[in-house]
Amino acid sequence: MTEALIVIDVQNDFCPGGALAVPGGDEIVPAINAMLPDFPVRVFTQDWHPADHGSFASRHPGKNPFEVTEMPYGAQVLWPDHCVQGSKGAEFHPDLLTDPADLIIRKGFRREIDSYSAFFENDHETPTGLDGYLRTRGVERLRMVGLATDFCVHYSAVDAARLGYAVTVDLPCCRAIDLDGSLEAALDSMLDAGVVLDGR
Ligand code: VGL
Ligand code: ZN
Repeated sequence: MTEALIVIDVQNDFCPGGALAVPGGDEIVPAINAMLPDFPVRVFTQDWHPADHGSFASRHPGKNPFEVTEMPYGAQVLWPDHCVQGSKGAEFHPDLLTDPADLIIRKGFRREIDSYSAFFENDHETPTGLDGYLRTRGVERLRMVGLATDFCVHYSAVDAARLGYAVTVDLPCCRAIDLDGSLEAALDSMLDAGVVLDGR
């Protein structure tokens, strides 16, 4: 069964010093680099927002980062401006080995909709194309690592399990934002979806 490694959003803005720093986000880089040779298919994702993206609190007068607002597609956490297309913050962590990536998939590039998942945008129906790529390469099993456990890794893992992949999240190679218990909720939601959590 062909297994793909999915490396989620290991970008400067999600590492210490970045605009939406995930505590310890940079600590996972050496372990991810070391596991790359073990996988026949390697996909990296990159959060890739226009400068006026709708998930940015700066687009919502009177709202602060980390508050929740209603978007046409449902509840949306508002974030500090991050991963703006072409910025340093949107680049991969400088120590992450990116040459081994077969595919780099960008998400969150539509101004009016956020995309946590590597498979669907936050309306849960607009596909990113990743499912087709993996299927045509014969991939049935996924191992997920990266940032952040409770947002992009969580949504990607749940969508992948629903699409029928056998999904394992390697928790020691992930780090969380953990807003108001979001990490515990994400772990429960992944288990409910049938995701295997390694290293919990
Ligand atoms: C992410 C919040 C906003 C993530 C991306 O990669 O988990 N979180 N954009
Ligand atoms: Zn984002």
